[in-house]
Amino acid sequence: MTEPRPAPAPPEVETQVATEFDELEVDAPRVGIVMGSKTDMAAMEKAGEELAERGISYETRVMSAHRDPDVVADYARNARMRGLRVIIAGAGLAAALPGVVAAHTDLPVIGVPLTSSSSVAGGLDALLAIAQMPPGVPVGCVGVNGARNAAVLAARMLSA
Ligand code: RP5
Repeated sequence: MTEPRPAPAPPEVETQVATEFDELEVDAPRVGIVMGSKTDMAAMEKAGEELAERGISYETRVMSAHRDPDVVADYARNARMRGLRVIIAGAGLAAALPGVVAAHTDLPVIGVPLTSSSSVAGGLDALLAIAQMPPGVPVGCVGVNGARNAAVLAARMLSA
């Protein structure tokens, strides 16, 4: 004979648990800032500065879609569960990072095309790589080296 199932929690208990869970996560970063190389840091730290001025918690990670593909996939897959709500991803050259992140999460991803020492046409290579995503896997793309604008857009997404 099978054991009787426990009665489902009444809705008000579920709501209370959800509220307590949100309060526990209050210090968790809401925005993830990722970039393909340490050499991108000078351009990308402007996003962190903008978020900090707005009191929005964030974290910064360096991970390359080409050099560390498994790290990028794990980060993107776990992002929502960890409390992140928007990801800002900056990369130069064949800038695959924003698109690969978007392939592994349903969070909004804002791509920042970056110039680097061997950029073509001042970052046009990265701009096209980030903007030209296939249908169904969107990446919002700001201008070349537009990290600050990416942070402003992330803030607007969080308050939408
Ligand atoms: C991209 O290649 C990075 O995002 C960076 O902008 C560019 C050059 O990287 P490094 O060779 O300086 O590490 O993946």
